[in-house]
Amino acid sequence: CMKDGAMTGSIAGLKRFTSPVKGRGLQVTRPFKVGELLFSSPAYSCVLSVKERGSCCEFCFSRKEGLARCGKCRKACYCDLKCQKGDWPMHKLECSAMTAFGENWCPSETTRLVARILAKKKMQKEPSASEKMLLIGELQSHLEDEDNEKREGTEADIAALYRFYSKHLEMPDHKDLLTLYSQVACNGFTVEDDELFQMGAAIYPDVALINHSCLPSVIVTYNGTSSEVRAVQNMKPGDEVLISYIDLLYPTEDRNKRLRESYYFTCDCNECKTKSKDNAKVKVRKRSDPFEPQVISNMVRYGRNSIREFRFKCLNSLARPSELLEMCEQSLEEMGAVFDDSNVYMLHMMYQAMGVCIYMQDADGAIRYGKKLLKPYSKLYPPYSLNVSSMYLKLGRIYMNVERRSEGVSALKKALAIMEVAHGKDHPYIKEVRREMGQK
Ligand SMILES: *[C@@H]1O[C@H](CO)[C@@H](O)[C@H](O)[C@H]1NC(C)=O
Ligand SMILES: *[C@@H]1O[C@H](CO)[C@@H](O)[C@H](O)[C@H]1NC(C)=O
Ligand SMILES: CC(=O)N[C@H]1CO[C@H](CO)[C@@H](O)[C@@H]1O
Ligand SMILES: [Zn+2]
Ligand SMILES: [Zn+2]
Ligand SMILES: [Zn+2]
Repeated sequence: CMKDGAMTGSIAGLKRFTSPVKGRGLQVTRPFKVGELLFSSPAYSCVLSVKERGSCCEFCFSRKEGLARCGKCRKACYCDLKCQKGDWPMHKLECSAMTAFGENWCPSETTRLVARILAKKKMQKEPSASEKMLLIGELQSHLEDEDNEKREGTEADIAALYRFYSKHLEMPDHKDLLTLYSQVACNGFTVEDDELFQMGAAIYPDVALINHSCLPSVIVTYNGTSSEVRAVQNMKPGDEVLISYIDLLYPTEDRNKRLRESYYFTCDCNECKTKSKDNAKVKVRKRSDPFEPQVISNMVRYGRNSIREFRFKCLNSLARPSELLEMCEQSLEEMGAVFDDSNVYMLHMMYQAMGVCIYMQDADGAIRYGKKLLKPYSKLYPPYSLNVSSMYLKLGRIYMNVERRSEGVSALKKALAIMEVAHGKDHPYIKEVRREMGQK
């Protein structure tokens, strides 16, 4: 029976709480060991990214060859008839519209997800307990905190929702739509594969209850369209369940800027209080005559600007891959005069450069950057970080591709050690990596 505070697919050992200080949250009522599954949660609603079309099934997100195309739009792809049928109530929102609008069909991923949430709400005459609580009621929204720029973005999204989806949806009034977009912005999850490649977006109401820490006690991974939450620290009864909402590579000030911009709060976890890794994260070259603080802070500003500029050019396709690579190399050279190779602003640009090399199928370039990243990544990220495992995985796979087997196997083993905790020993990704290593 579902009691107050019970959750979807409720499992023993977890409890919701509400406190005036910490807001809502989730805590454990029994011990959990590193690698243990706290719970798994099916998506309330999810959508496959447009760029994954053709490589993954739109319904179950399986990545495989030989998917069958939807006969009407020739765009959506499925494992089989069962997946196609399962997806139709959602795919029909887009199937004919994609054909009708052709090249001009361009809703954002958020808008695609919002359309599905609205359709799902309409379909469910008798919502289950957990779904009743969802939307517009229980998921947090921060409508009041949004600035003009964000609001303009949402208004553009809402215009697109009307343009591409109004045939199939009854639109709620404007205020409710704004609230729904705000809820999706702070409670939506990006579904990622084993290399942290984005596959889609989803809503997991139970996982959305979990608060943030820069020293998380759990990690979320995905199996198909379901999410799974596993302990990455030993937990004792009463401990709060905490995930990270953000990339943990960066120093305290940068992390909290990001948290305030996207989630409207400042973190007060132990790492934010002690800033114990900040010095290592902004490590400066050793010199007999140390750098002036001004020189360092100027270079930090330069590093942040380079990150922003690179992101902007990528998002808007403003540069060719070779130009992006050149941008990375230039900023690495500039920063390298002051920063150590393990400084996070250096690491960020090396990571981007590696991505461009992979895109250009330059294995040597990717290996050169990847090798430099691994050691500092392992040191600066918390233990059992998916950023670290995905880096080992990428590098291991490149080695295997260029027949450098022993280096490949060794990198893949390191990836597995983290994934066995984060993904669980039975996860399909683990079997796949073992197969690649040649041990069934
Ligand atoms: C860490 O992982 C996230 C995805 O979870 C990704 O967006 C980010 O770029 C990664 N950061 C680095 C520096 O590898
Ligand atoms: C992944 O999902 C499949 C099918 O939904 C399920 O049978 C399997 O137990 C799940 N694996 C893990 C490790 O949770
Ligand atoms: C989702 C959630 O409950 N977020 C809360 C996390 O904790 C901070 C304070 O530490 C709150 O401000 C958030 O609302
Ligand atoms: Zn499928
Ligand atoms: Zn179709
Ligand atoms: Zn913190």
